[in-house]
Formats: sequence, structure tokens, C-alpha cells
Amino acid sequence: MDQAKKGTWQIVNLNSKGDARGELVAINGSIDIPFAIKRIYYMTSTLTDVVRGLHAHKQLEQVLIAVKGSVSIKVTDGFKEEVIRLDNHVTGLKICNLVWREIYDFSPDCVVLTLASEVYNENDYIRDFSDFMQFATKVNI
Ligand code: T46
Repeated sequence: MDQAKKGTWQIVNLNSKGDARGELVAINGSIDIPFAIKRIYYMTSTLTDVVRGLHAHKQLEQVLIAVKGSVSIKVTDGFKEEVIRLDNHVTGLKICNLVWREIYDFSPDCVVLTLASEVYNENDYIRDFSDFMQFATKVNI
């Protein structure tokens, strides 16, 4: 496996341009989030007892936003761990590379929009937790 710079996670606050007609949230790559957006995908109709994710990425950075409903995300970099509940459309969670994520407790109406720094690449995934721990705890910060 290639060595990669170790990352972490952070909350990203987005601005809503509200007016009498309703709300509009615009996200400019490299301005409102700290990378250029190469891919967008969204999860919807996820069963409430399902756990998604269960992997880390070697290089990919992403911002997840619950644009509707709510969802919990457990993240760990191999040293520290946190559970974040995303429950509004103006709060994103930026997850850097080398962070294991588990996504669960989807509300029935939940739609999770994800902005990604790279196009889809299965080779970028670390899907085995012990491989992840071995790799993450060896990489220099
Ligand atoms: C992540 C979490 C938050 C594609 O063909 N293109 C894509 O861009 C993506 C994301 C997935 N796929 C295919 C691969 C699988 O056959 O869609 C199927 C489901 O993907 P996956 O099992 O990876 O889905 P999740 O929800 O476990 O994970 C996804 C992302 O893959 C991952 O990067 O961080 O959402």
C-alpha cells in the first residue's frame, strides 16, 4: 500500500441564502469546502437498520451533508474516535483520507449528499478494519 498523509475530520458550516421564496445553499469547490469537487453522489432510501461505509480511503476527501433527515457517522483515525449526528442541510462533515467511517441510524427520510475530491476508484478503499488500523497507526502525521 502507498504511504499517504494522515487526515482527520471537521465540521463545515454552509451558508443558506434564504429569502421569501425559501432557501438556497450553494457550495463552491475550493471556496466553501477545502477541495475541488470531482464527484457528487447521494444516498437515499437507506433502511434504518443498515450500516453503510465500514471503510477508509487512502487519498479521497469528502464532505457529507444530510440535506434531508438525519444520520449518525462514527469516525476514527486509529487513535481517536467521534460520533457526529448530521441533522440539518447547512452542516457538512469533512472526512479526510485514512479515516474509518460507519454511517448508521438513518432517519426514514434521510438523503445524504456527498461531495468528493476524486472520481470513483475502488483501489482507493481500505475495507478491512485491521488493515486500516495497521496502516493508519504507522503513517506519520
Ligand atoms: C463513503 C460513504 C460515505 C459507484 O459506482 N460510484 C460511486 O461513486 C460510489 C460512491 C459507489 N459506487 C458503487 C460501488 C458499489 O457497488 O455503488 C455501490 C455502493 O457503494 P458502497 O458500498 O461503497 O457505498 P457506501 O454507502 O458503503 O459508501 C459510500 C462511498 O463508497 C464511500 O466513499 O465514504 O459512501
